[in-house]
Amino acid sequence: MKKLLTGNEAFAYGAYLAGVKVAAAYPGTPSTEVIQNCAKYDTIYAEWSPNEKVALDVAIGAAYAGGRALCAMKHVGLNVAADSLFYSSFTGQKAGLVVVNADDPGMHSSQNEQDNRNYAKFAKLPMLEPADSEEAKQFILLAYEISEMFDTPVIVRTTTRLSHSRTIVDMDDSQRIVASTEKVEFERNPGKYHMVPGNARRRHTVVEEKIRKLAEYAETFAYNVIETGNYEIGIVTSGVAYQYAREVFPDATYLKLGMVYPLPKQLILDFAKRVKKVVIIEELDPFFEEYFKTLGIEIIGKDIFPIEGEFSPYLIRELASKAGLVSAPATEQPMNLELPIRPPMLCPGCAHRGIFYALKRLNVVVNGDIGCYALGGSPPLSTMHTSGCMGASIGVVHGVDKVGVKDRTVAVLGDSTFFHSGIHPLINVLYNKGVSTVIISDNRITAMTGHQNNPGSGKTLLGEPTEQIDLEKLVRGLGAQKVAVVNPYELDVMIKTLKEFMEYEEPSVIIARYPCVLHVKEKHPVPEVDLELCTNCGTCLKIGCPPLVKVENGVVIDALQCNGCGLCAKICPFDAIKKPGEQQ
Ligand SMILES: Cc1ncc(C[n+]2csc(CCOP(=O)(O)OP(=O)(O)O)c2C)c(N)n1
Repeated sequence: MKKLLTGNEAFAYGAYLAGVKVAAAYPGTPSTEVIQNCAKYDTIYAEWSPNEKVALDVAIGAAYAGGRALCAMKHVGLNVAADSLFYSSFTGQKAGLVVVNADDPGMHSSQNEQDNRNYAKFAKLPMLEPADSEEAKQFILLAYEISEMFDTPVIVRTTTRLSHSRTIVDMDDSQRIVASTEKVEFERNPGKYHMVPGNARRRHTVVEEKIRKLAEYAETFAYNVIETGNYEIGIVTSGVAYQYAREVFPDATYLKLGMVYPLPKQLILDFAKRVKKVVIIEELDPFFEEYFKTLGIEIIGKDIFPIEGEFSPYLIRELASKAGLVSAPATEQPMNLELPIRPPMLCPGCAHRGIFYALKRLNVVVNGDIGCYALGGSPPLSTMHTSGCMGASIGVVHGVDKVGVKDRTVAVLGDSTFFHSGIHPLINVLYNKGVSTVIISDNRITAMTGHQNNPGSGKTLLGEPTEQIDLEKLVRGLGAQKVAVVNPYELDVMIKTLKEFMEYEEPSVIIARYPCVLHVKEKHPVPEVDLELCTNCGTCLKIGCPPLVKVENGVVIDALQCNGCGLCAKICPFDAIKKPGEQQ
C-alpha cells in the first residue's frame, strides 16, 4: 500500500518499523509532529519532556538499557541539548539512538537560522539527510543500523519543507523489526558510560576511530549516489535542495548525498573528475563547499547561491541563469506575487493582551521571551524590547537590574518556556539577591507550537491525566516570597499588582493565569459599540484586537472574530462598548 505522508509522519512510521521503544521530544516547529505521530503507535512510549536536553537524556538512557530510542527537536533545540549530544557521542549506547533534527531555512517560525550539519562535524556524529518522505522512513531504518553497527548516535537532518510536505511512502509493515525481545537490562560498564576524564580520554580514541570508519562506510553507503546525466554540469546536493535542483537541471549528472557527514572523499574525487563543472546546491552554510575546497576541487556554490534563507526552484533558476548555467526563467516566479501584508497578531481574546496592555500603561521595559506572547512586541502594543532564545528573559532582566538601571524592567515568559528553561534563571535571581519582577503568562499549554501539553497542563502527550506542576508552589519552593496569581483580564488588579511588585527591593513573581482561549474554545457574548457614545478616541484600538475595526464615525466589532473577552469594554473611557443586554 502507498500513502501520502509528510516527512514528519514518515519519520514516525520509520521509527515504528525500526522497533523504537522510547521517543522523547520538546515541541518546536517544524519537528513537533514527529513525536505526535510516534505516539500513535502503541509499541512506542512517547513523551513531551520539559526541554530538549531532558528529552535527549531520556532517549540516551533508554538506548543504554538496550531499547531503540528516538529524540526529535528543531534546530535551536539541539543547542539546548548539545551537552548531552556531545557526551553521547563519546559513550555510544547499547541499542540504536537517533536524533531527528529539523533546520528551518528561511526562519518560517524560528528566532535564528543555523545549519545543523555543523553539529555532526562538531560532535563527530554521522548525519543522514533524506530528500523525500519515502527516504525519511528508509533513513530512520538505516540510521538504527548505522547506530548499532558503529555504536554511535545518528542524527537525521530534516528541514521545514521536507518535514511538512507530503510525498508517497511505501507502507510495508513487513519491514518492521520487532523490538528486540531480549530483556532490556542496564549494562554496568562504567568505562564506557561514566565519563570522568580517565574514561573519557579512552573513549575519545574510540570516537576518532569510529568517525574514520564511518568515512569509509560513506564511500559505499547506498544513498550516496551518482545519477548519471550529461557531463557538462555535475550537481552536488542533498535533502530537499535535490528536488529543486532536479527541476532546474533535469539533464545534469548528480552526486546526491544521503549521508552528509562524514563525506565520501573518494566518491567525491571520482565524481569531480567525471564532470566539466561542479555546482554545489546546498541551503544555508557552505558545508559541502568547504570540504570540496579542501580537496582542491574547483566549484561553483556560494559565489552564486545565498547562505541566507530558503531555496526554491525559482530562486535556483534565477541565480543559475544569471551565472549562465541555464537559460533564463520562462515565467515570472510566483514569489513575486504581491500579497497583502498580514502582520502576526495576538488572537482575539488572548489573555496575553491584558498583560501587555498593563505593561504599556505603566511604560515598562520588557525583557521578553519566545512564545505567542512575543507578539506583545508588535504594534500597537509594542511592549517587548528584547527576546533571544527560550528562557533568556529572566537572565537578561537580572543583568539589566544588576548593571544599575534605575527604572525597573520586567521579564515576561510563558508557562512552557518557564518549565523549559526559566526555572534556573529564577533560581539565579533569588540566589544572587536580585530584585527582578518576573511575569509568567500561564495559559496552561504550549500554545505557539500548536497546543502541546506541558508539565503545567495536567495531561501527558497522550492526554492522560497526570501530576499538574503547581507553578505557585514551585516558585515559592525556590524561595520567592512575593508571589501573586492574577487574572490578566482583571486589568485593575494586574496594574495594581505590577506597580506594587516593581517597587519591592526583592524578587517577585506574578503568575498571570488564564487558559488559552483558542485551546479551550471559549466564546462569550460579543459586545457592541454604541456609536452615540463612541467619541472615536481610539483607546480600544490600542490593545490591537483584530475584531475591532475603525469606521468613519467610530469603531465596530466583527462578531465573527470576537470571542467576547470584554477587554475593549474595560478600557473604553466613555463606556461605549457594552455586552448584549447591558443598559445602553
Ligand atoms: C530551544 C527551543 N525549543 C523550541 C522552540 C519552539 N518554541 C517557541 S516558543 C515555544 C513555547 C511557547 O509556549 P509558552 O511559553 O507556554 O507560550 P505560549 O505560546 O503558550 O504563549 C516553543 C516550544 C524554540 N523556539 N526554541
